[in-house]
Order: sequence, then structure tokens, then C-alpha cells
Amino acid sequence: MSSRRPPGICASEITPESVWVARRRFTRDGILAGLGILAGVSAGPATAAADQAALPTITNFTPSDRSTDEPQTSFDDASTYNNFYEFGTGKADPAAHAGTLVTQPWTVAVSGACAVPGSYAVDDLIRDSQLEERIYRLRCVEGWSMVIPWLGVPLSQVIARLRPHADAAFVIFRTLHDPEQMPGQRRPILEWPYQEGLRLDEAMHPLTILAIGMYGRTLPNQNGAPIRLVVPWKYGFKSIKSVVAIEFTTTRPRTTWNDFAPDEYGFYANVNPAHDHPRWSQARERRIGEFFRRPTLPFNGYAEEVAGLYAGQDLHVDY
Ligand SMILES: Nc1nc2c(c(=O)[nH]1)N[C@H]1C(S)=C(S)[C@@H](COP(=O)(O)O)O[C@H]1N2
Ligand SMILES: [Mo]
Repeated sequence: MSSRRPPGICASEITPESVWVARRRFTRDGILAGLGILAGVSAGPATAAADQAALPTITNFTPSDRSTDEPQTSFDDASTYNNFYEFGTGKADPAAHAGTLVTQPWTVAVSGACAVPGSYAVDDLIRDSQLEERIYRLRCVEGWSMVIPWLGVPLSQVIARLRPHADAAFVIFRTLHDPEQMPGQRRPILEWPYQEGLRLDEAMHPLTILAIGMYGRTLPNQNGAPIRLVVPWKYGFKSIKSVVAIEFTTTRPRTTWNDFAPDEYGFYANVNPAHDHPRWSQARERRIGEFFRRPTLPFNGYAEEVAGLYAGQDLHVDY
């Protein structure tokens, strides 16, 4: 795949994954209106300029020493070059189309193996948790990366208040399913709603956060407003956006990309330069805004903190 990729140098580079996804659907489900699906990945309208100043600021957060001091990706790049298939498969689609998402009021349904299931407003869900700025690398499985200053709370603190049962071993997250607000869901590109999951020890790891903002302000819709997961040592697709449901389970849940192509997208999806995607190498990445590609680091550079979670696992099996 990398040999077929044009030598793009910037955020506007062609994105093989999204085009390929549509093709795959086209061949796999030939019964679907193929032209309609392919139309869904053609160039969309020009990206609306992201208006950072229009977003409410977030105050009373603490800077976290769990941040990288690498240069940050610009807000413009981070808010206009996105993956959010609910608004289209093109990188510019989410910024252009996510304005239809209504993020207030917003509730998160908590269910499954925990002591206090229920419907929580975002404020209630994160109540009493420490709001922090975490400047994290985000590495997309497609081969690009960014550095984003998130504002969020440790997921561990939220989970602690929900008190999972002793036999809860996994936690599931689901995105809103509403084709009226999320026009990309009118096509069966993925199985909606988007669903992700973590092993409970991964969810409880101090690096894992629920983000409600970035760059000092609330999240733009295209970045997963009003609340999204951020797991910095895993490929970006694990960091599910616009979460409406959290469920505790005893068994490993299905996850969207793993369902779609299990040989390509594992449940774990830990960033691993030694484990190639079947169609391209994962050894290098392009930091958005930079010219030269750089080596990808094991666990996206967070190995010291998280490698212990996978002691005894073969990371080529549990990719
Ligand atoms: N609901 C939902 N969450 C999602 C996605 C998506 O399509 N739908 N894309 C994922 C992928 S592939 C990546 S790389 C990150 C991108 O996050 P960002 O746009 O905020 O940088 O979001 C992830 N979360
Ligand atoms: Mo991604």
C-alpha cells in the first residue's frame, strides 16, 4: 500500500483507507447501490474553516506531567483533517458536515456489570474527576500522526465512581446512532453504531482519558463532541468519538473495525511498528505538518508506561 501511496506531504494527502473501504463494500455487498457508496467518498464541499474562537473555553484544568513536549499540531489541522465516518469517509467531511450534531443536552447511558447504571449528563459523569490537559500523540492506523492538547479526565476516576462488579473484565463504548444528525450513517459503510472496547485494566490505566475539550476549548463536533475516548498508545480508531453509552461486560465485546476486517484491525490495536498492516507497513508515520516521515514507536512512544499490560501476550497474535 505504501508503494502505491503518492508522496503526499501535507494534511491534504490522499487517504487510501477510506477509498478502499468503499471499494471493499462495493465488492462484498454488490447488492448495495454501489454508485451511491462511491459517490460518498468523492470530493465533498470545501472544508468550513474551524472557528476555534467560537468554542467555549474550558477553565479550571491542571496541566498534566503526562504530556509530551513535542510541537503541537495546529488547531486548524487537528480540526479539519479527521476520521469520523458518521459524517463521511473523506478527511474534510467531518469538519464540513458535523455541524448537524446536537451536543447539548447529551446523556451517556451506563449499563452492565456495575453498581450504579443509569443515564448520566456529561457533567455528572465526570463530576469529581480531575480535569487535566494531556498533550498526547495520536497515531492513525493509516500512517499519519498528530500532537493534540486534550482536556479531559482520567477514565479510571469515572469508572471508579461507577463501581464495576468484580467480574467485569471489559468496557464497551458506543457512539450516537442517529442518521438524522449523522448523515454518514445513512449508508452501511460500517455497522452502526460505532462501537469500541477496552480491557478493564486498559481502561483503568492512568493514560486513558475521556476528553471533553482540546486547545483550551470544548471539542469541535468533528473531534467527537461532547465527550470522546482518548487512548494514546493505540491506533486512533480505538479513540471513539461522541460517546452515548458505556457498558461493563465479562466477555470481550465486538468492535467496529475488528468486525469489518479482523485480519487488519485487531481488538487491541496497540501501535506496533513491528506488526505491519496486511496492506502497508506500520514502521513509519507522517506527522501532520511535517515533510519527512519518522519512525513509529512501539505503543506510540508510551511503552514504558503500558507495555506491562501485555506481559505474556504475543503481540503478533493479539495485534
Ligand atoms: N465514532 C467514531 N469515532 C472515531 C472514528 C469514527 O469514524 N467514528 N474514527 C477514529 C479514527 S480512525 C481516528 S484516527 C480518530 C481521529 O480523531 P481526531 O479526528 O479527533 O483526530 O477518531 C477515531 N474515532
Ligand atoms: Mo485512524
